[in-house]
Amino acid sequence: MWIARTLGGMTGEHEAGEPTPRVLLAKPRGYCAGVDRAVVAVEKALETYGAPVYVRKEIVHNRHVVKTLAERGAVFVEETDEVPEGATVVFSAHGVSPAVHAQAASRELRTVDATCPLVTKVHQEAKRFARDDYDILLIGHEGHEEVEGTAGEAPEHVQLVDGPGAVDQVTVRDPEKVIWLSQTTLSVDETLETVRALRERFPSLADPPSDDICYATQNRQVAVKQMAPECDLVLVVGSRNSSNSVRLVEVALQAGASAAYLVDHAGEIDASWLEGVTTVGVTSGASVPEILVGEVLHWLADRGWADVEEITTANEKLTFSLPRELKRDMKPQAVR
Ligand code: 0CJ
Ligand code: F3S
Repeated sequence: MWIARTLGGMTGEHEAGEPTPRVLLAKPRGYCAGVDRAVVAVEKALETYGAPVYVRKEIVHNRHVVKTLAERGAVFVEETDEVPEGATVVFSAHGVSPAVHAQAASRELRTVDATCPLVTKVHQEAKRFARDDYDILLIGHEGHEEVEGTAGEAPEHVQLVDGPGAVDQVTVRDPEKVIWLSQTTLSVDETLETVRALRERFPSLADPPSDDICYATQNRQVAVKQMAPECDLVLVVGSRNSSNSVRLVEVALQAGASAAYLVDHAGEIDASWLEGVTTVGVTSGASVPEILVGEVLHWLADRGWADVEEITTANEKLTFSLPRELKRDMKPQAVR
């Protein structure tokens, strides 16, 4: 479905017959339900317990979000041993291993767990298949917090498979008892390729009970895929360490965009990228506040790309309620 919308701003001067500069704006884009919940959890923790509230790792992988929350009194740390005893720590949307919960408990920290419920679902799957003594092949990116948390549920059963190129190195105890699970923010197409390669080696490989790549990751990839073939340039708003945002650049290029770049904010756009360009696609990762997209649209409008058409491939309505432990402590009128 196409929804036409025009932003204010200068229009470019173009000779009659020349193609008109335009922007295709992907929808869905930006915040998913899990990111919204995690960011609001930090805000409500600050309101409820007072600053400082500690946050283990970046609450979500977005520089603007982290900076804004830091200005309001959130203190971002790498590990719980940096949190003073008895203080409050929020666990990020990407999830933590049981070992991290145990460390926090041993330091008597008050914890607010902002792990996305869709990551928790993958943790439950890892626990269940480890209990049934499966070898679990976890497809994901090495070093990413989410896979560290998920693998930590059953380290003796989980092996990380970082893309199709890593399949050859996999060894299992019993090829009849193997399952794959995945990080929630991967490229759908690349993951299917990895699974195909794994299944060639292990024909009895079992599938996860439901999709591990989450609805938000999938929806943002579908939207960018739809607009990419028409785009001379795609701008993806997102931070460098945001897996789902980086995937959107890759998906745009694979789907036919002539060029695609990841920018944290409008200030990172290079005006030379617009040379010879008629259609610019714009989207953003699941951890990106809409204000940053608005600034990119205004930057483009000021340079003649004022016509914006929104391409809608799904309407998202999912919301998650706040972590239970936080709701318990919040003032009644502030609970959502
Ligand atoms: O892993 C998650 C729960 C996704 C959180 C939202 O995105 P972001 O950018 O913080 O994280 P990814 O690097 O996983 O995409
Ligand atoms: Fe959750 Fe997916 Fe967002 S796992 S945090 S809904 S990107």
